[in-house]
Amino acid sequence: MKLTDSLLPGVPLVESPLFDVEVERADLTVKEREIADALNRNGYAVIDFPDQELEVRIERIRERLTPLFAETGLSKEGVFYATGRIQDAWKNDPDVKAIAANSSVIDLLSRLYGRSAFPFQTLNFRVGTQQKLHTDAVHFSSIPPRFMCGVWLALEDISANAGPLHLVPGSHQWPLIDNAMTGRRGHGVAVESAQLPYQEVWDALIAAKGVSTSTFEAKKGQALIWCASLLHGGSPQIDPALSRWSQVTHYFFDDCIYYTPAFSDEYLGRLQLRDLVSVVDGARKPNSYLGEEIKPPATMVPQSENWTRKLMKWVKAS
Ligand SMILES: O=C(O)CCC(=O)C(=O)O
Ligand SMILES: [Fe+2]
Repeated sequence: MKLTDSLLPGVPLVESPLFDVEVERADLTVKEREIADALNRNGYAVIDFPDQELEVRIERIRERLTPLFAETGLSKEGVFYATGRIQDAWKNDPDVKAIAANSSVIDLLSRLYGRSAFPFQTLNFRVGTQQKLHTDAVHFSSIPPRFMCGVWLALEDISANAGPLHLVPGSHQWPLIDNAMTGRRGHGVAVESAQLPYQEVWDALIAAKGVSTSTFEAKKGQALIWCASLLHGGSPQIDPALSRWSQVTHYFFDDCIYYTPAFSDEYLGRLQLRDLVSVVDGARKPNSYLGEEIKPPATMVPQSENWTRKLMKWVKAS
């Protein structure tokens, strides 16, 4: 579907209030329609990862990354090693990159969202993260909002005791929480974790709504797409001896402003802009609004300068 076919091109197709009408005009197969319906209804959808070489890639990734989980800090290529996670291994691992840049996944996401998708970040895990339920939209968001998603891929069969991914179905329809709503300033403020100021709100929302989580006991090669504001996290790891190999790729979509809401005050025009490249070809992805490139004024510090400093501080503190 072309952008101009939609009455609301500034809303992802799968999150559109006009979804039922607009999905009919989208160029989707029966299977893809099921994925679109699941994303619209639940905020996530499970797919079989479309890669003939996946088995061998997984084998190579696990072999190469195993010793690297002992590292900490930022490599000169820009790979960031922290306890239990490797961020942006695509920069020096061809198989991590091939998974992130899989063209069938990019095409699928582009049709589901109504704009061209591009991967901008990878995360590799060897064990469960036990991360509290959170939305990614406080870390990475877009203007217009919701043009971001994650694809989580199981690099082994994941048992209930290994701390599988869990999610709150339907929570993508809850309001996007921003700094204005929580009554705090974000721009230029130093916090240890972008998630911290919001965690209390999410926990309270989950308790107030009385919702339960759904757990993804994935088979190797299964992947889960989640919407920008879906609450998700790592469930408790019951057996500490178990691994939980997985790769997450985060995607944005073309012609958006890409920024970090946790460190922004949107209504004052103070955005912590991101300075992105596509994982596919390393091409710069300029911040863009209705086709116009947006250059940051002096008050908007691009993420790359500030972020490295924050990351290094965080590594030292942890
Ligand atoms: O794998 C997990 O447990 C959660 C990962 C996650 O939250 C993310 O990559 O955004
Ligand atoms: Fe996340």
